[in-house]
Amino acid sequence: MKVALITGITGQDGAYLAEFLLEKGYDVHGVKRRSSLFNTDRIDHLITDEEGNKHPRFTNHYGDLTDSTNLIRIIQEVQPDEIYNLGAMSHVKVSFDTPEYVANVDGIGTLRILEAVRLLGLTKKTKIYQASTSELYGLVQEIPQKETTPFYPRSPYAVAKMYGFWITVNYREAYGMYAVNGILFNHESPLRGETFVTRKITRGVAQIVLGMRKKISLGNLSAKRDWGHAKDYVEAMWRILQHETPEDFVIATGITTTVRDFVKMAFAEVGVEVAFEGEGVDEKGVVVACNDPEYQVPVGQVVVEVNPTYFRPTEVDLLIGDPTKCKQKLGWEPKYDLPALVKDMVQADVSLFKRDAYLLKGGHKVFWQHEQHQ
Ligand code: NDP
Ligand code: GDR
Repeated sequence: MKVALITGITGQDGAYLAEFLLEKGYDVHGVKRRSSLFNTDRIDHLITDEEGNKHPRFTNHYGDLTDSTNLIRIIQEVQPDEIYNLGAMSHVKVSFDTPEYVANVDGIGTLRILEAVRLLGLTKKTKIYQASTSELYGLVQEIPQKETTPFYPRSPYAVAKMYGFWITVNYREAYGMYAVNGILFNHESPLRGETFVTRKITRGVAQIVLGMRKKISLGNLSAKRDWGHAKDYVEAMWRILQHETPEDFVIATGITTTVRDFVKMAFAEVGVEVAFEGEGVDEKGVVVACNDPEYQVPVGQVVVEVNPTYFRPTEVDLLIGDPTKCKQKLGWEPKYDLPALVKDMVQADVSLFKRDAYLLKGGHKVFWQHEQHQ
């Protein structure tokens, strides 16, 4: 039985990857931070089964990527065959507010994992996957972006991840370690953090059609992203570590879409047709038709407005990845395309908010966390 250690176990990818590896028969260990509130929503179903019994092959350890001795102890105890370093402060906009912290966690945190494996003499046993990102490409140098495209990071997050990328390559070359980067383009799901744009949109759409809210405030509607489904992308992470030689791979769909078009697709999923009018900060998304009898959103209602709070000091305008290498060498094929992803996310959020809408109708107060720092 193989043993995997996942940092960032409580995040979107950590949850899907743990599920995927458990299904493959792995013994899975996660590293989670202590929090003053419960933070294991995404993995609770893996921690205990329906009868409340602990999963026999799943273990969580308290830890933090800023704490070397703790990481060394966990890796020593677990003796993993594979480490997936997914832990990170992963929000690009927030990284402009907390640049030093992000450098510590996302940059030096990667070094701490590599160094722990080296110090413990596990360089021949333990394979390491580093969660690198399409944000490394930043300012467009080449389209589509592939493994050989030069990097031009545009945020403290991306700069920290650039350190993570190169220190991983360096440990591979210097010490012969199986340490590799997956350069993953944006991937989303019903488990996506609520402050990333796709989830912010699908939550907003659900709340609007259920009559709980009037509009969504967004930033740059013209940004283009190559969006895939997180379920497909965690499978790619695993395939990267099973490849016979340690290599870095781009994981992407090869299709790019604006935030504006994502909004239209998400509303269309519940029968609401939205058109955009105006320009810049005056641009608005307006309902032009409502075709689903279950949802009554008046024609003419403004459902999207632009709020410059969400603009970034330096933006990444266009990401589109070239998945040729991962398809050819890893045999990776995504199961979800963008319409299937949008459908999955919108349907999940509509189901989620139906309960709150029901309570509101009954005169109860319902509080949900408002999106901040997006
Ligand atoms: P999430 O933000 O959903 O999850 C991040 C995880 O990292 C959470 O479990 C979080 O814990 C944990 N974490 C944050 N800070 C620390 C710390 N100091 N020590 C230990 N753990 C920490 O991210 P995703 O699941 O979406 O992404 C996974 C990884 O992949 C990240 O490294 C991200 O940067 C990278 N990536 C993501 C892409 C995407 O589109 N999703 C694309 C390319 C790369 P907590 O729950 O306590 O906050
Ligand atoms: P990104 O994802 O920065 O690509 O990083 P995000 O969803 O935050 O932004 C995508 C694009 O949408 C624009 N945008 C908004 N973004 C947010 N969050 N909120 C808004 O209201 C809004 N309006 C427009 C942004 O400006 C941007 O252009 C994600 C993270 O998961 C990273 O960790 C990961 O490395 C990359 O994807 C690949």
